[in-house]
Amino acid sequence: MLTVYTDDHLQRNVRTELHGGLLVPPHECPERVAYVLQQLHAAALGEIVAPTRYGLEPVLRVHEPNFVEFLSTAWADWHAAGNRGEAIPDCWPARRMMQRCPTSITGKLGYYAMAGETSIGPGTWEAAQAAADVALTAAAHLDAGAHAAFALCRPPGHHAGYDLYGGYCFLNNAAIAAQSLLDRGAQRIAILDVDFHHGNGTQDIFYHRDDVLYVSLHGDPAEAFPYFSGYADETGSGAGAGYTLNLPMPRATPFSVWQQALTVGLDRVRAYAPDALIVSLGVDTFENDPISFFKLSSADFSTYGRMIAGLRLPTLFAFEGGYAVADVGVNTVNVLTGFEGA
Ligand code: 7XA
Ligand code: ZN
Repeated sequence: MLTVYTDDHLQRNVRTELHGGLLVPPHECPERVAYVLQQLHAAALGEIVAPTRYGLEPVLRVHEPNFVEFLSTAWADWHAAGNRGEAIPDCWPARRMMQRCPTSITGKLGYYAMAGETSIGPGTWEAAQAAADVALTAAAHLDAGAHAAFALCRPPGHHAGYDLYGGYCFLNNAAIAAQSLLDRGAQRIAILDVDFHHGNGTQDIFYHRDDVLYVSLHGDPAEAFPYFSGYADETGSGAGAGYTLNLPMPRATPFSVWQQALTVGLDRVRAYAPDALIVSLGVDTFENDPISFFKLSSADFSTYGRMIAGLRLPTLFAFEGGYAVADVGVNTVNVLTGFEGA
C-alpha cells in the first residue's frame, strides 16, 4: 500500500492545549507521526510519496469560503492584535445569541470554533493545507487504480465542519478526499470513521446528501467529546435521510462489542455499494489512550484491518486521532497490514 506523507505537518507545533483547566502540551503532537513512519518502514508497507499541491479549489468544495479565509489569516490577525499567547477562543455564539461573524479576531475564533482546546499558532494553516493535499494525493492514486492508499495527514480532520474547526482539526481531510473522488467521476463514496470520537465535521458536511454515506463508531457523546453530535438518532436529513449511521458505545467497550458494531457498519457500507471507501483512521480506541475510553488491544487493530478488507473496495485510509504516542505507530500500521494481509 502506498503512503502519502510530507514533513510540512511539522509546521504545526503549538505549545498549548486547554485540557483539564490547564494549558498543557498538546496531545496531538508531531511525534505521533514519527512513530507511524517508523512502523511503516519496519513493516515495509510500500512506497512513501510526497503530496501534490492542489491549492484551495478542492478545499472550497466542502468548506465555506469565509471560514477558509479566516483560517488562512487567523494566526497573523491574532498576533497583529497584540496577543502574546497562541490563538484560542473565549466567547461563543451560544443559545439565543446572534449567529453573526464579528470583525474582531477573538470574536471570529469563537464564531468558527466548535471547541476551545485547539490553539492556532504560526504554521497551523500551512500544515492544515498540506494535510488536505496529502488526502487529495491519496485520492488521486485511488482514482488512478490503486487498491488502497494511506494518507498520513496531520493535523487530523474529522471534527472540521463546513465552517467549524476544533478537536485538533482545521480542514476535513477525509471529506475533501471524498468530494474529490466524486468530482473525478465517482457516484457514491462511503466514509467509515473508526476514530474513538464522533466525526461531527464529516457528518456536518454530508448530512443532507445521499452521495456520501457516513458511518461512525465512537464513544457515546453523552460521555465523550464532541458531546453535541454523534447520537444514534442523527441519521441524516432531506436527501441525506438514512445516509448517516452513528454507532455510539459506552465507557470500557471491549473489542468483542466494538467488532459487532463494526460488522453493522460494514454491512451498511456493503449495502450502499460505493465506488470507494474512505476510512477515518484514528487509533484512540486503544486501551491505553489517555483521552478515550474503549479497550482495544494492539492485536485488535490487525483484526479489524482484515475485516475492512473484506469489503473488497478501493480504500483510502486518512489518519485521525490516537494519543498513546509510542503505540500510535504500531496500532495504525497494524490496521494497514491487517488490511493488506487479508
Ligand atoms: O478524533 N478526535 C480527537 O482525537 C480529538 C479529540 C479532542 C478532545 C478534546 C477534549 N477536550
Ligand atoms: Zn479521536
